[in-house]
Amino acid sequence: MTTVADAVGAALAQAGVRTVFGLVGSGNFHITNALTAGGARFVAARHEGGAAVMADAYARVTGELGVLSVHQGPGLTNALTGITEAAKSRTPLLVLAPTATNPRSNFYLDDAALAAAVGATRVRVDSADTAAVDLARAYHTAIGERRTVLLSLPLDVQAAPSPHFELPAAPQPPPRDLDQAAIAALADALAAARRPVFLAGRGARKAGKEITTLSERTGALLATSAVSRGLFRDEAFSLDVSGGFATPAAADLIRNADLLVGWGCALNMWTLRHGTLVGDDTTVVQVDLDPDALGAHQRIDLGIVGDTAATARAVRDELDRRSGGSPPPGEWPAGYRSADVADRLAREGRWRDVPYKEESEEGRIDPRTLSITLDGMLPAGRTVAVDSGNFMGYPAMYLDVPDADGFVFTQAYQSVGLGLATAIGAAVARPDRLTVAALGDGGALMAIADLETAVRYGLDLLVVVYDDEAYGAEVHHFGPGGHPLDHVRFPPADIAEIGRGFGCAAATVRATSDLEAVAAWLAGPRDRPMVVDAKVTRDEPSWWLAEAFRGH
Ligand SMILES: Cc1ncc(C[n+]2csc(CCOP(=O)(O)OP(=O)(O)O)c2C)c(N)n1
Repeated sequence: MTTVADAVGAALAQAGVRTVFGLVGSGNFHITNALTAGGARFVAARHEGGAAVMADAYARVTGELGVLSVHQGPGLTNALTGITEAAKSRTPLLVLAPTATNPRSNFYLDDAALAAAVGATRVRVDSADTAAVDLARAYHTAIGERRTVLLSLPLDVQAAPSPHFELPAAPQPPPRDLDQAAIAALADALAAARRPVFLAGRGARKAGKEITTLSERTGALLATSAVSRGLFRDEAFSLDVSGGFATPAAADLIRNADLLVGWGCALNMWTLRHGTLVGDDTTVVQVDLDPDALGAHQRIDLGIVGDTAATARAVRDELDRRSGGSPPPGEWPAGYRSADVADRLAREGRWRDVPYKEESEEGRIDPRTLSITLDGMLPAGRTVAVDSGNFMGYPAMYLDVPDADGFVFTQAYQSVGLGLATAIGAAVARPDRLTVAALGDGGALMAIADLETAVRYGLDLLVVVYDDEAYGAEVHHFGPGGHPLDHVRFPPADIAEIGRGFGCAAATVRATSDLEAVAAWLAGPRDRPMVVDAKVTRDEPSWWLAEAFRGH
């Protein structure tokens, strides 16, 4: 006899779910087995907190639906921080959440209240009769509306008999007409602009080509928010990231723009440094699918509701129409793409070109020197995942990435401890690339259980711990005020030895010469992850931290 659990698992596999992350208990045992029997791969994490983040990172990198399978009650609550991050990031994530419906059960919790509290959508499988429709609603909401959906699966309903079923197709939304007046207004603004800059966010991840083409046609410079870093990696007039991680040259060029166009980009305090990257006279335009996103963080002069690729194409067509056909590239306005700007970007466009005072000391390496040296050693085909903390800008700014899939930044909830699982999910998604997990010692030790997961799956993973033996962000936040720092400083921990205990290759790095061990590991066969415990200098706060504190 097949049950609802069997039918739901099989239907998801048949719908194309390839990979599921989770941790199996009694409530999700059968549904997980049904998924794998249907051809999906199950990645067994050691902590649900890690599993949720792995599923999120996997979805970000592959563009597929992320799927998480947990036990009822504590399995779900353990996963909550990752679920919250995914919900805030609008990651399409389906959480298979068994529920104990008897309030006297130890495992009981109010999962509707819990989903509402973290911004997830809850869909309940009410009965065997409605299972196909309920599952389809959850599945299509997650994908179509880019939502994190908690599929509530009562234990008694899961156990009820059910025939196999296929997922009903998604309802087709009516095609959205572009707002022609708004397209014309953006074309006007671009035609008038002398120094346009495009800022692309996550909503532009699939529109890189169209936005680049329009930037060439209009002389615009290209930049991204942190989450879309890498999108314009190969473009000559790319400024890399806007916001706290921007180079001084990029920040200066953005500040001097006369037109800023945000494409699928929240234009929040991080991307615009609390608005200080927007000049007083700069015209600001925002293009987003979601009407609520328009002007939510930054005053705008024009808001366009629409798909970013379709809008960029339509604006280009409008400009071509106005010039009586598509003019040859030689006739495109130079705009902000002058020889001077090209020259400046060639000299100062990357953080590694910005001079700094070397602060390595006996027994401790300057995190900038560490990052720059690693950048030169690592293969170009790489994925970089970064945790939260004082250290985070060093890998985010100095480690180059090949494209937008190469940078995974799970920071919408600003939680420490998500970096390792982010890297694991990304490594499962892209086994063809080396994955780098850049962590603080606090974040690394918070999430360490899933280092075993990385070893068990033999992931091609380099874990770099920027080890300042402290919650450095808090030290630098409160230290200047003269507060006691006893609770945010720690005695040295031998993280390399901890890594070896998990089965990793490992090295303690106090100077660039210690990185020879990394070179040896990189040479192959890389059949087990490597942990680098980099004892970094710790006297100075990272300068972008001051920016972050303003957001508290
Ligand atoms: C889950 C969670 N707990 C606590 C915090 C507060 N917090 C922000 S940064 C930080 C320190 C992180 O330390 P570490 O990972 O060692 O990085 P560092 O700041 O030292 O570079 C803490 C505790 C948080 N953001 N998230």
